[in-house]
Amino acid sequence: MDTFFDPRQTAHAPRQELQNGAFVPYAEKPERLDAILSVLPTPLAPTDHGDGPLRAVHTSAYLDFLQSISAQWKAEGRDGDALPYVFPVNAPMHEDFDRVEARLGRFCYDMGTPITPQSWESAYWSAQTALSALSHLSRGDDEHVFALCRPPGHHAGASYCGGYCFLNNAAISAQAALNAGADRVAILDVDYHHGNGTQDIFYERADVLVASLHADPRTDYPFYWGRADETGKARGAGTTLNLPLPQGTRIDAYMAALETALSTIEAFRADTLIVSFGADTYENDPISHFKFHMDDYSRLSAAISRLSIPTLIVMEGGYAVDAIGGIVSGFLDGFAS
Ligand code: SP5
Ligand code: ZN
Repeated sequence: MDTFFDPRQTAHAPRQELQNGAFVPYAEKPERLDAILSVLPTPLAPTDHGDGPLRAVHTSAYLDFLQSISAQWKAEGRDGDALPYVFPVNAPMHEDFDRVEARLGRFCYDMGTPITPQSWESAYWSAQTALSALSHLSRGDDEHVFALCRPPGHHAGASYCGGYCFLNNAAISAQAALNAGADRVAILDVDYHHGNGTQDIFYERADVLVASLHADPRTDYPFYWGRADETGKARGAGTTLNLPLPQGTRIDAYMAALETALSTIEAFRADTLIVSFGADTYENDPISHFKFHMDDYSRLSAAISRLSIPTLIVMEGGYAVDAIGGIVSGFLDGFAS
């Protein structure tokens, strides 16, 4: 399977994030990519698809924010990485939230996603990696392709960042596939965390099915999204499927839930499948609580590949750097078997 990746994706390297009331080293670090690259054949370089596909998903106010906030942070005399500390929850909305703190609170939903001077460039090329992999898939030589995205994307909404995510690579690819002529796209999210950004972006859409297996939001980040009774709205009623699972979940219970997601995807008759793949279901992931073993990942992908739908695999989370190479190569190998 071919992999797409651009070295500019490694430039984004925040120093620390707020977790459990204290600053700790940033879990979503560039070394994750090095560890994955070391076990894969040489990746292909993405081509620049421009900002049109980004604008098809994200608002221009939000894209402007991502490109300018780091310079504003510096210009207003702040040191280090830009991070919000105040949020407009139940506050009146005004057009002149111009101060750096006000803008950060308006466009970020957590304090775990610092923004550096390099964040935009890395997020931009992460999205281009996904778009280039999608173009490769549409040429039809291969039924599967891997976009080694970083920063990840599934927590980013149309106008917000969070959860280490800035641009929603899976959503941008899904919309690009539709714009290139697909009638229906399915997104299957198997990261440990619920993909709240992806869900939000397509919540009222009938042409994109979003199916997600994740840790129950009653116990796990992102807490406010991902319950089973969130099933879509308006024209999108019935096109969101959430399968929350308890902490400690192992592969057998997971595979049972996966069958539900796969039969829903099959009934939806998608032209393209996008898999948001997180390696954070692994038993030794430092921030997660499922119990997957290294050799479980090829079972997962073998089941997905039985759908026989052209599939773009987009990298999301996974923070056990010493295991992530084995996890990703196991997952990719299962598609070939
Ligand atoms: C893409 C992705 O996987 N983003 C995840 C963002 C999670 N950020 C918050 C992590 C809080 C973890 N709490 C750790 C408790 C460990 N005992
Ligand atoms: Zn995750």
